[in-house]
Amino acid sequence: IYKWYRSGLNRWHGLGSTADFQKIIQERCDNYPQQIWSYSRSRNCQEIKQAFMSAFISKDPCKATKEDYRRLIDLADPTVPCNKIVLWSKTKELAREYAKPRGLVTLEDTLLGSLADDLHWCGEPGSPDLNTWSCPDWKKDCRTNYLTVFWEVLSKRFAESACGTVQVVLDGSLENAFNEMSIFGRVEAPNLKPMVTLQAWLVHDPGKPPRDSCSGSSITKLKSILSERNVRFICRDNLSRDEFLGRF
Ligand code: N1C
Repeated sequence: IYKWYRSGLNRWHGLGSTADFQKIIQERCDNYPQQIWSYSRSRNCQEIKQAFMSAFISKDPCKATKEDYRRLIDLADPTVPCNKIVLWSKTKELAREYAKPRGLVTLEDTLLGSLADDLHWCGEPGSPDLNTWSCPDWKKDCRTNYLTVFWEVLSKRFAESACGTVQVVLDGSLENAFNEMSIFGRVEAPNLKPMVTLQAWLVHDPGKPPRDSCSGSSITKLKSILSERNVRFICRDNLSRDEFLGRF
């Protein structure tokens, strides 16, 4: 029985594909606001949806490659003006709250980021359907799953395209505000262009003391990754949420 169970649609350890995945993608695309950073070659949502689906449908959910997403990315490559990009790690909601009223841009504000935000998806070899039972988990099943590769490809493009000052919001309540294994740590920071300035904000949760600081070992590691690439670094720590968001 165990063998049957593990060979079926239930065999992965991550959440299954989001119900109505295709419909959600289509709706989000149709309703996506036409703003300055949303320029993309195609505004054809039908085409974008098809490129998204064909990236992973019928394929082994543990064998995702960058190439699988190439067509999709090419259809909707964003161009964000200098000084407007906000990156984050473990602080998505806070970063978005900071970015929005300031006219700054997180990856979820770009077309492809907004389509995929909070969704899960994977297929099954030989099947035209999404697997709604389970999808591979990064740790327990495989790193080269379609969700992880998607965010890696998109995040790399986003970081590479950044110019001027880029901001990153980090969780100062964690022991290691900078984590080399996170997407920010392994994909974005190492792909910033020389001459860019990275401004880091270490923000701690309400009611929690700060545990990491600009002089701690995790940030020192970030500094060394950046200095090898000639990226300038500015760091502010010991900020409460309210201070950071400009509410005192
Ligand atoms: O691994 P992380 O954070 O450091 O990734 C965050 C980093 C941001 O700066 C974004 O630009 O990478 C980008 N990014 C997303 O925009 C994004 N939206 C949703 C990376 N991952 C994203 N997700 C999902 O959250 C995705 O499933 C990924 O694995 C998590 C990463 O969250 P994290 O560990 O807090």
